[in-house]
Amino acid sequence: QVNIAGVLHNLGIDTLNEASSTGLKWSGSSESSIVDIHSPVDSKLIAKVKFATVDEYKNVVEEAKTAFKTWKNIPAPKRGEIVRQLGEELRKHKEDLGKLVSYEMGKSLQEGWGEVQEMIDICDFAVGLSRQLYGLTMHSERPLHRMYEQWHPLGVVGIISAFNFPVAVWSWNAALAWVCGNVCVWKPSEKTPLTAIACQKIMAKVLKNNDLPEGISCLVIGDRNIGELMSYDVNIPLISATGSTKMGKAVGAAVGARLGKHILELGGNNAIIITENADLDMTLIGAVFGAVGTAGQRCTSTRRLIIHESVYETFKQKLVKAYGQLKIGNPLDTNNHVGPLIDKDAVKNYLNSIEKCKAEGGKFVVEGGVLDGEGYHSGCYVKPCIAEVSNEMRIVQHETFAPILYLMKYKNLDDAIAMQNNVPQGLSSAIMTTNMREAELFLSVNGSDCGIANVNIGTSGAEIGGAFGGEKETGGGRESGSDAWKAYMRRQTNTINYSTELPLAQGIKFDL
Ligand code: UN1
Repeated sequence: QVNIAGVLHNLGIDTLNEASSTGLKWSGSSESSIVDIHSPVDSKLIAKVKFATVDEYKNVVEEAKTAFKTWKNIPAPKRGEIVRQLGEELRKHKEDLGKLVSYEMGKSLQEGWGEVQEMIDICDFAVGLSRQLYGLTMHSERPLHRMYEQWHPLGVVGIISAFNFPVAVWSWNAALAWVCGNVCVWKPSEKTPLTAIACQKIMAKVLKNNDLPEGISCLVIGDRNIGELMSYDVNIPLISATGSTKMGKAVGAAVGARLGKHILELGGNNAIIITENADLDMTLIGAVFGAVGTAGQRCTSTRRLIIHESVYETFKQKLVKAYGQLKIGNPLDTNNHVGPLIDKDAVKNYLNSIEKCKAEGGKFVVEGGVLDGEGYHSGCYVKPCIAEVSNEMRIVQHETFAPILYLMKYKNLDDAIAMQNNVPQGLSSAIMTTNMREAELFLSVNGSDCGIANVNIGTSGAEIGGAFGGEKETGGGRESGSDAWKAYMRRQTNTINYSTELPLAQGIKFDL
């Protein structure tokens, strides 16, 4: 068993009330509401956390704005050095932070450590990036003129993150935003504030060691009211929000109304197409991990399997057998595959979706249900289940954040691709095939319409090096690798005349 008190201590969260201390940017005042944070693992109280008031929020934003004046003037490679130090601290704290992620959020310990590894990886990426914030140069159409572009920081970047990746999503945004010269204000999910406080403490220490203001990294704990304040706040030129489509639509509308910038990374309804040429053993691992990993609470979780009729029955049997072997229980016990859902509301949502699926004619080949008895006292442990459905069913078109996997059959690949695309969301997708023509068609303009399209890999578990995000109701934003950094900066085009004349562009004559 994991000693959670020890983990909290190692992460600098010493007492139950530590999270309510005042004075730091991550905490609230006595007027703020105090909220108990319980673990979905065993429903025990982990800590009490104070939610920030409106005034506290405003103070935090002022601190961030002040810190920006210092931070933006530090050369980018030196900012990279600070992010390098954060990566080093995360390496030291990987063990404990991964455990706290697992205990506070409920994902398996392997996945908790995996999440911290993603943070370390993005820090490394950002360090390299800090020397590669390249702009283009252009040839001017005028003599003795030079044109180029440069990238400047935006200012305060607001980060709104979800419970399911309580720390990694922050780091993808923050590490990039920082090397780009921005300061960050982070509102984590109110369901997982402790991992956020742990991260804030780690970063605050790095900043302190370097005599830099803590306002470079700010944390505001609160509910959707804080998210709303941030979305409408003209002091925050960019909001990066990860979470449900419902939340994203509200944030997008508020930020859009003030013509601010946003990066939205929202719901997915991710499918794997399994062709008659798939390696079924390999497919099984990708499909089952995709469907039950993080108890189906990843935005990249596999929700639909679109299976060729010739392998449908065989693969269904393999799935049923594999589901029969899944171990559900305390996620800190590495023998278990599946931990709890985040809370009882999520359990209700899971049960409702099963009911709706049945009402619409879905046929369950692996039944769902809530587990009780020894080890399941929190009431958040559910059975991953599988239903045979048709793609048009309303429940299948909807993202249920739970381990419910839908099976459907296809005859030809064009139909399978049409089914895969025929949902409102467009995050992740995959094809399992050893046939090159099938794979290339899937990746072509006539193939998947998602932001992520994989071949012989499941839908979840993207590496940080690629841009992460998706189309349609997934929101269109990109976080993490590739050139996603450009969204965290403003582009400035500069034209410099070093001649003794002032020729106008487009050949316009204007003589005085
Ligand atoms: C999320 O669920 O919001 O690709 C992020 C993955 C992880 C990130 C998921 N690297 O599954």
